[in-house]
Amino acid sequence: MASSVAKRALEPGQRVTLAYWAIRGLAQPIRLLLEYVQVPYEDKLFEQGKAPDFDKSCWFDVKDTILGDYPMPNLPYLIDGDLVITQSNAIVRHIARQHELLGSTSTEMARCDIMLEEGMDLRNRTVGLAYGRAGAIEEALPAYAEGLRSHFDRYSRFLGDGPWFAGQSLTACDFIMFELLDQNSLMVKGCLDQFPSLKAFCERFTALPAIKSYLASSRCIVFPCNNQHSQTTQKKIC
Ligand SMILES: N[C@@H](CCC(=O)N[C@@H](CS)C(=O)NCC(=O)O)C(=O)O
Repeated sequence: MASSVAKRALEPGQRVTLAYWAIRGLAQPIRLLLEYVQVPYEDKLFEQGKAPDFDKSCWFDVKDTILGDYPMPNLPYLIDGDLVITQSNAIVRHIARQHELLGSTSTEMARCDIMLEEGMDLRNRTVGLAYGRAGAIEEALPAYAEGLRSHFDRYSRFLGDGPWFAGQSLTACDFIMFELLDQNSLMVKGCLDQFPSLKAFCERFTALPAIKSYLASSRCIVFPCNNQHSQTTQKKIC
């Protein structure tokens, strides 16, 4: 629960910067995490242009200068004091490490790592569908939904009695898993229906007070999950 989170001391007025496209995408679990640990942050948003050009110059014009001589600029990036971090899972681990959200036993730590990587594997499939060519999403959806059932079956067996994916402790992977389950249930209606334990996990996660208040706030991006040129955004699916 948020109240028992070990908070890292920030100087008054100090905040971290999280930068990403103005979408949920890879940044949403990071936003959820920052909200949960109550670290003040700037949610710096780069907005891709609409059709037909889908202009991304707001990022690519500044990509090689905005982070000084940092050699691997990308989105998302996090600036925490003097530290610049790219790679979404590195950012997630950095925040989680500072707030003891990587598991409290070696079993929980391993389980958290497993699900962080599982989450990235499924996400790559999910965005593969979302960014497919026009028309492909309808064609590919039945096979995708079938694959999803198999993933969810494994996840529900891994979760077991939970309450969290790592075990008794809420960890970083829960933020990733929630976002993936939520995005997929917007894309494939009813995909959680056969998996009551995954549904219960989502309900447990969204009942965390800091998460509940973030999801209800105007700070929270509800749509779109993917960038402007994706099929999911073009067709207003999610
Ligand atoms: N493996 C990287 C992937 C980062 C990535 O592909 N970012 C996309 C958005 S999801 C992007 O537009 N990056 C900007 C760029 O390539 O300069 C991560 O997990 O952060």
